[in-house]
Amino acid sequence: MQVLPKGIRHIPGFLDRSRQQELVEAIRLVVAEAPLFVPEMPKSGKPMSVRMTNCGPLGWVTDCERGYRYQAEHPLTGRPWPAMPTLLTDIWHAVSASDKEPEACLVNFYSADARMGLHQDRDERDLETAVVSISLGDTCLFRVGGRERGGQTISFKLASGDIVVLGGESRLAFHGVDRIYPNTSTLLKNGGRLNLTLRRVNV
Ligand code: MD3
Ligand code: FE
Repeated sequence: MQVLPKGIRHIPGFLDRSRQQELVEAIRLVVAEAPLFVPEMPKSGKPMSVRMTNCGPLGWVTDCERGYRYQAEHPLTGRPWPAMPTLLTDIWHAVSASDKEPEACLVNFYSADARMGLHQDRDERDLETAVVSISLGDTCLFRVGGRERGGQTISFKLASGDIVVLGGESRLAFHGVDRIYPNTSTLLKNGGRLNLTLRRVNV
């Protein structure tokens, strides 16, 4: 059995099927109010393959001109992000070991050909509180390394209902999604994968 880097806790099957379905319904309402947008790389404006939206007081966005940032409004509608569903704050309190409330839930949607390159999450002012990741729908191959680019990495699959808690030494680890395995879940009617990341942004 493979040993995960320190500070990473993978909880396979944390959410049963009915909880997963409830979450998908909650996210459908979020997306109806705050449509998925195409994130752009800073400067180049190159579109990412993932589509995104957010819920909670703050949302992570990126575009060509202004780059990576957290803001309180949807970049296209200009409206505040929808409230964070109670189900998500409940999960946060169950696994994060934080007594603060989560401020942002980034919703990433992956179609079968979407990827996310290796990167660090460092746009938050709070780099100590853990990040909580919830996977729904098709399985992906997730990769995580150390805090230095170019170091050793390990890969493991994330399936629907899995939770990963990224805390301690892993909070600044490089990580990414190498591939989606199509038709590995029947949770989402049109396939693909949803990842929800819950975060504290401000200290
Ligand atoms: C390791 N999302 O939104 S979640 C992201 O599956 C992101 O959509 C991926 O990377 C996804 O930034 C991976 C797992 C994850 C999230 C945050 C981390 C792993 C992490 C922060 C530090 C180290
Ligand atoms: Fe990330």
